[in-house]
Amino acid sequence: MLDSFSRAVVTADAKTAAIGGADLNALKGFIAEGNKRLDAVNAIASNASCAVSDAVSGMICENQGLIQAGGNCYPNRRMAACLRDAEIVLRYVTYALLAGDASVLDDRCLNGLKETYAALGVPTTSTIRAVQIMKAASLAHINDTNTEANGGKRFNQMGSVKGDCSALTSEAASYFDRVISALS
Ligand SMILES: CCC1=C(C)/C(=C/C2=NC(=C\c3[nH]c(/C=C4\NC(=O)[C@H](C)[C@H]4CC)c(C)c3CCC(=O)O)/C(CCC(=O)O)=C2C)NC1=O
Repeated sequence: MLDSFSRAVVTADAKTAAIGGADLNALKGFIAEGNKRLDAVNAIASNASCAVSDAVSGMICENQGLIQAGGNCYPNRRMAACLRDAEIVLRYVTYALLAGDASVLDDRCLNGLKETYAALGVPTTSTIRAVQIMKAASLAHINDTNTEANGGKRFNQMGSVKGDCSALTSEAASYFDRVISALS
């Protein structure tokens, strides 16, 4: 498992090179933007249970066969496994965002997941739909652009200082997209 710092070391070492100006500049940016990153991680983590339950219920709402006999969220044992999996995925996305590196997500969560799902008959198109909903909710929470109309009773805004979160938003988006492509 690597983070932005260990990644720079491993990359330099592979070239037998000293840590250079460009690497150091990138790390400087990582530090300078560090509080934003922590806010973004917090925005996802502290809304995780809402995002997970909303994503899984949305997925089921769109495909109700999932909770009928033969569906992969039936019976409750599978429903529970599904909710747990969505929570696992979201948790690893927050770890990757904190580290600024996807390796923790790849190695500990995604490696072999597609094969596991194939063996168990877990439908990947439905999983991908749930990941897409968690992605939309998480990016909205990072940017505080979630609305009361969509959030309903559980509407929660982080109220963090407004600034330019575009880089962090696309980085976070890339981790969700990584989950989607690992299952595709
Ligand atoms: C740390 C990383 C990690 C991951 C990622 C993980 C995933 C994971 N999900 C599993 C099962 C499962 N995953 C699901 C998930 C779903 N079913 C659906 O219809 C939906 C599309 C979807 C939820 C979004 C279900 C229902 C099972 C149980 C399948 C079964 O036993 O028949 C299993 C098989 C063992 C078990 O049931 O616990 C694993 C290993 N386990 C881990 O330790």
